[in-house]
Amino acid sequence: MTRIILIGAPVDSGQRRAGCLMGPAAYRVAGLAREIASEAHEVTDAGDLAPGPLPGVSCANPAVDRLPETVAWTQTISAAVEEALTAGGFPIVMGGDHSLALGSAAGAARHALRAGRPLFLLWLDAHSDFHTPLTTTSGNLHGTPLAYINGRDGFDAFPPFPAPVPAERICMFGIRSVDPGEQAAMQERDIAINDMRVIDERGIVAPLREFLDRVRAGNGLLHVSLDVDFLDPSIAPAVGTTVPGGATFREAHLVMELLHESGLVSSLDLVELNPFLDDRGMTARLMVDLVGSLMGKKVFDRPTRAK
Ligand code: 4U7
Ligand code: MN
Ligand code: MN
Ligand code: MN
Repeated sequence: MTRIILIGAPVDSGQRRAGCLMGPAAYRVAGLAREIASEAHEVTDAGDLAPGPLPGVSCANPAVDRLPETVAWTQTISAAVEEALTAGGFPIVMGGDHSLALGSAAGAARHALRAGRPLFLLWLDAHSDFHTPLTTTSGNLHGTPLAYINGRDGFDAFPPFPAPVPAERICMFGIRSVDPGEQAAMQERDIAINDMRVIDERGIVAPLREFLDRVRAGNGLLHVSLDVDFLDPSIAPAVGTTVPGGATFREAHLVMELLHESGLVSSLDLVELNPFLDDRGMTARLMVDLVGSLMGKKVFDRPTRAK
């Protein structure tokens, strides 16, 4: 049994389409805590966080939107995630747009540093989110967290990332939209990029097992960041940045089932859900279902197999 701590992070400053701030409420309505409890885990809902006072920060790139808000959120979320992990819990951050991962991953990294263990990152997303505040053309900071986590330059306004995660410990799945500014930086690094082409050719199991084997061999902690747009928009319409050709229902569940079996995941983000764009709650429900699989829900519990 795991002690799950739900952390509401109604972050809406990382992109320009309002609505992600309703995410935590939608997860509660869709029964996230109930779903987790039904897999015999202990669940605590820590309520919603609020950002601290806005710092006086600025950026050379005039396109960047709501930098002070995003820095304030980063500090608050980082502290909450670190605290949950230090208390022996498994934090699930209910977003909120993906800029919240600037904070959640920083909190996980600080905890890993204290524990003397390497942090690994699994990025489930249509996008690579590898922009820096200096390279983003949209100015939307939800497109930057993985660059911060990897220690790229350009994040002077943010607290320095504790123990940046090297490329070899980062794995992306579902990628199908990469901007030129991201492409160049990614090509210079040895990140496992399982874009949709790789998934079409190899399936999702083999590349995921390879990564999980590396996490296990390194005695690592594993932070998983699940962006709604990882999923195909036909099954998950409640997202501002839809890209066709995403993960299917079964591919997504299979990822979660393998993650459960691995026993390696230590923290999770649920990001980019925009309930205002949803179709009768189908996306919120699917996200809750996927967390159920991560928590151990199975169609058939084979008696011979170890739990
Ligand atoms: B998400 C984008 F231009 N790359 O920078 C950008 F395509 O958290 C999208 O993955 C970023 O949803 C998407 O604005 C961020 C765009
Ligand atoms: Mn994202
Ligand atoms: Mn995305
Ligand atoms: Mn969804």
